[in-house]
Amino acid sequence: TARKTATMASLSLIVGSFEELAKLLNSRNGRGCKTDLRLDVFCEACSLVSVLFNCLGLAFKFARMEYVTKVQNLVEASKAYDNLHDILDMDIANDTVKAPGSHSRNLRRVRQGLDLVRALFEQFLSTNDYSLKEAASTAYAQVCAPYHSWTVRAAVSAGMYTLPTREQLLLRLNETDQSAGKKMRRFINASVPVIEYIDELFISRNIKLNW
Ligand code: 1PZ
Repeated sequence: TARKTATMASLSLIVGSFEELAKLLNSRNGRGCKTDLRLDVFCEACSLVSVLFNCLGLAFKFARMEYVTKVQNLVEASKAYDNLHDILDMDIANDTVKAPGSHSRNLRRVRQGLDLVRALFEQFLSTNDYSLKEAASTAYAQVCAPYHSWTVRAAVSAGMYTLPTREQLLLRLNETDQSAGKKMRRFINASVPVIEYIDELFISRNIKLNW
C-alpha cells in the first residue's frame, strides 16, 4: 500500500504545482514587470512529474532516468543560480548553451519531457478509442522524435508495445476516466505557459529551438 499512497494523489499534485507556476508567470512584480521563474520552484514541479513514469512500466525506466538525471542537474544548478534565465545567460557567456550536459541543454531537454506529457494528455483526451500505445506514439512523434537519433527512436518504438492499457494506467493513477480527464485538461492549460516561457528565454536570446 506504500506504492498506492505514493501514487494516490500524484496527478493532483503535479497539476497543482504547474498551476502555481502558471499563476506566477501571469503575475507582475512590485514594479509591474513580468515575474522571473525561480529555478528551484521550477525543479520542484518537474520532479513531481517523474512519478508518472512509475505508471508506465519497466521499459520506460531508461526514459525516466534520462528525465530525472536532467532535473537533478538543474536542482544542483539552483544552488548557484536563482532564475531560469540565469543559467542561459551564464551558458551564453561561456559559449556552452548546447554543450553536452550543460544546464541550458538540460533545461531544453526537461522542457521536451514536459511537452511530451502535455502532448500525451492531449492525445489521451482526444478520443476514448485510442490505446495508450497509440496516444504515446503520436505524442512522441510530435514532440521528441524529430530530435532523436534513429537508435533512440527504434528503442522507444519497441518500448511502446510494453505500455499498460488505458484502464491499467488509470488504475495505477488511482483515477477514473472522468477524474483523470479533468486533471489532464488542467495540466495542459497550466503547462503551456510554462513551456512557452522557456521557449521565449531561448528565442529572445537568438537561440533557435531546432535541437
Ligand atoms: C509520459 C510520456 C510517455 C510517453 C512515452 C514516450 C517515451 C519517451 C522516451 C524518451 C527516451 C529518451 C531517450 C534519450 C534521449 C536523449 O538522447 C536526448 C538527448 O540528451 P542529451 O544528449 O542532451 O544528454 N534526451 C532528450 O531528448 C530528453 C527527452 C526527455 C524525455 C523523457 C520523458 C520525460 C517524460 C516525463 C515523465 C513522465
